[in-house]
Parts: sequence; C-alpha cells; structure tokens
Amino acid sequence: MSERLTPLPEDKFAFGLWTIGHLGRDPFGDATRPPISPADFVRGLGRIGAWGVSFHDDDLVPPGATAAEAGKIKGDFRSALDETGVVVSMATTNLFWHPCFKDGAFTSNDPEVRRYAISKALRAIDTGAEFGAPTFVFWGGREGVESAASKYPLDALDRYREALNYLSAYVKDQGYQLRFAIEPKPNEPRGDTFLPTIGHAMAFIQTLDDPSMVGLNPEVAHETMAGLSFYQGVAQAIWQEKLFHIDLNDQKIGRYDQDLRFGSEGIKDDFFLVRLLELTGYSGPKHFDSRPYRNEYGDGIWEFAANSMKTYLALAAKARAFNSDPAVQQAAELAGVNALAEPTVGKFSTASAAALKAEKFDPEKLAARNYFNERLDQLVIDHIFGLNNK
Ligand code: GLT
Ligand code: MN
Ligand code: MN
Repeated sequence: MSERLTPLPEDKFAFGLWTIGHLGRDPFGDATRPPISPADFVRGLGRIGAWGVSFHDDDLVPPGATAAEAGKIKGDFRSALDETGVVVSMATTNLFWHPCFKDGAFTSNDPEVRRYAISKALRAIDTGAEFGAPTFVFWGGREGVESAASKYPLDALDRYREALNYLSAYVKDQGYQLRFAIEPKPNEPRGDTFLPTIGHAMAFIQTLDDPSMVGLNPEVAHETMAGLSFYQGVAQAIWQEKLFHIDLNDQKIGRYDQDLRFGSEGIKDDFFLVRLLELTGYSGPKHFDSRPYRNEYGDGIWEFAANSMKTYLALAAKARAFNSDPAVQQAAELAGVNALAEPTVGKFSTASAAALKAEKFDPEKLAARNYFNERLDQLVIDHIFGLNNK
C-alpha cells in the first residue's frame, strides 16, 4: 500500500494526558508505570507526530498545588507546546476522582457538592481558555446511581441542565471561544449513569438554553458497552450537527470500559467509522482516549500511541480504495445504496397523496428482488484483508 501511514498535523490526532500517560492502576492493582510530566508528555507527542493534547484540570495541575507550583507546571507545559507546535485540542474537569463526588457532582444530592462542582468547572474552563482549547468536555462519570431510590431522575436531569446552562452562560459572559461536548456512558463507575448514550445526550441538549453551544464527544468503548452500534450513533450525531469531538479506542462487547488501542478489536466497525468520518468531512480532533495494556512499559507506550494513528490512516486508505473500487460501486448499485439518497414522495400535497393511493404496486415482484448485500459485504472483508488487489 503506497498510502501515507505517518501522521501530519492536518490529521488532527490528539491524546489526553491521562491516556498514554495512564499509570496502569486498576481496581485490583496499583500503578505499573512511572508518571510523565505534562511537558514531557507534549514532547513525546511531538516526537510521534501527534497534533493535539487534552487534559483534565487535575492532570495538568495536581489538586493542592501552590500558586507557585501551578505557575511552574503551566509555564513548562506552555514551553513544550511552543517547542513542538502541539496544540491544546480539548480541556475538561475531573468531577469523579475525589471522594466528595461519590454521590455525583452536578447531580449530587448535597447542594454544597453541586456548588463546588460548578465552581471547579468554572475554574477548569478558565484554564482551558487560557490554553486556547476550542472544546470543553463533560463526562459525567459520577452522575448516576446504584440505588434508584436515591435520586428522582427528573430532578437529577433538572440539576444537570441547570449546571450546563450556567456554565454556557459563563463562557459567553467571558467571551471565550469554546463549545461544550457531552460524553455519554451507560455505566461505570456508577451502576447507572444519567445521559447513558448518544441518543439520550442529543435529546437532552435540545432542552438547554442554547443547544447550539453543546454537542457530543462520543466514545467507541461506551456505546459498545451498551451493546449499541457506535457507527450508527455517530452517523446520527453528524446528521444533527452534534459531533464536536470524538474519543477513539476499542472495546469488547459486554465488558467493563476497556479503553483499548483503536483498531485492536472491532476492526470492521472501525473501518466503517473511519470511512464515515472521512466521507462526511468531520473536521474536529481525532482524539484517542485509550491506554496501553497494563503490562506495557517505557517506549512501548509511545509505540502504542503511534500505532493508534497508523491504524487510523491505514483504515482511511482502505476506505478510499473501497469507495473507488468498480466492483464495490457495482455491488452498491445492485444493493440500491445510491437510490436511498433519492427523495421518496417529496413534499405533501392533497393531489400527490391521492395519486399515490391510486398507484398500482406489485408487492410480490418487490419481494422477489435481490439486494446483493452478501456480495457487497464480502467486498468489505476482501478490502480489509487486501484481497481486492489479488
Ligand atoms: C475518563 C473516562 C473517559 C473520559 C475522560 C474525560 S476521563 O478516563 O473514562 O472516557 O473521556 O473526562
Ligand atoms: Mn472509556
Ligand atoms: Mn472518553
């Protein structure tokens, strides 16, 4: 394959400080890797050709740091950005780690916790704006319940909405060039999470004071955990102009949130996802929210990151080859793929409805049609395996 497999800035590949830099801690075991400073992390990204970096407020400046320590960390981070040309592509706030958020943040039953959560988010938005982040993500890790008796969900949604409306108004008041992206997840760490899927989040956004300011940051692993098709969810988000950001990783269905390397599991799903992003001209960051295997160490973690980008580029090349293959175009024609783009009846009129009712259809003949989906789908497999060249 003569296609380009090394990343360029225009690919907009980005990584969060908590991803490649994940220490390997899990619920059953402690860290297996040493920490990397934010500045060294950015230098590492520069070396592998990544474009962007993202962070939680607490990843950049650890809670409890003095003003002098915070200034030093931010200064070093800024120097590394300037040195490498890496940009800050997204910022977010950690409203899940500290035990005070054990009952939720924006939806905690304790009003003091809710006020603290909004205060922390306001300060994190300031930090995001300070580094020019165009997107601010809200992943409601602790917004949920174990016992359904503990929260009346309609109240919880009211409080969630109140928080996002307040924070949107703050962004406008400050004149920040920043949009919000909600990241849905069905469960983990809570038993049930509010706004569990792309669909729930998109419907919720429509109820906000300014829906245009809020979109989505869907993640492969999260929809897959819910047993849903990430591809179909992302397609609808694009259709509703709500795909502001995307978290690429991989996941086996029915498991805990694995955050595996993009392209390491559902390769056919990943092929269609990349094809969709490329075909629709999605122009936001391609953000890898994944972590190296817990037994990976040293250079291995950077190899993991470089391979995430390589796989994306390889799939994009496969998607282009698939789209331009005459055999695929022929099979797609037989399947009626392009015919679905034609309007069915157009706009309603009394006359057209009368004519439609009078039209003669032959359902038996329609039922006898073959759509050749087997042929079309085998071509997908042939392309992924590279058999189309043989
Ligand atoms: C956390 C979560 C991710 C979110 C991050 C943003 S933090 O690691 O598992 O899916 O994207 O808050
Ligand atoms: Mn995840
Ligand atoms: Mn994520």
